[in-house]
Amino acid sequence: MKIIEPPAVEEWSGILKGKDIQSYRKHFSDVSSYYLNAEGMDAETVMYDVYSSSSEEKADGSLEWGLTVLYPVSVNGECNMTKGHFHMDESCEEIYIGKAGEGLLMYMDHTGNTWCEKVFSGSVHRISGRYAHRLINTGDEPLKVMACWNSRAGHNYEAIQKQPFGYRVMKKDGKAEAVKNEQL
Ligand code: M6P
Ligand code: ZN
Repeated sequence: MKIIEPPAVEEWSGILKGKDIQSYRKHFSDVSSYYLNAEGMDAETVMYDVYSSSSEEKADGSLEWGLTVLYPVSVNGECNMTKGHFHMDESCEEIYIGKAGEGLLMYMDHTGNTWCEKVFSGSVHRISGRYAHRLINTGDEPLKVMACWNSRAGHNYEAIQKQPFGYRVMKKDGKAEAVKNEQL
């Protein structure tokens, strides 16, 4: 029997290394339209990195996984967040596992009903394929979350643009608070 290295290893720096790992970086210019007030923000600000690995097989049961690293950036008081998405195939669930930092996992159903779960190192989340989901960093450190989903899930960003999340998370006097999205 041979014992070999795992396909990917997370390093203390927050970077995931291994073969077949893709990554992309979102700057403020990629996500500015999601925020209440983009005024004065530097377009080049690094908002989040996503590392991912997909199965070579792409069969019905294939899985993909990823690591999101969301930096502690304030956008005129609003906490840094991922774009968020519904799944193209709403029968596909997703698992999130908190690795570091502090934040919220925001959900929204198709009627606009919005709620959150707390995210922290060790928190485990089962996301129904019927709910939109977004990560929000409410802490002062990078929020790191591992994710695993079915290759068929797909990202439906258009649905989120048509029906944005019902709440925004703002930080006031060091405390995160949810405020109703008045632009709806
Ligand atoms: C997680 C997974 C990915 C997703 C990423 C960033 O790693 O859910 O599928 O792409 O977060 O989220 P978003 O695409 O909504 O910006
Ligand atoms: Zn998803």
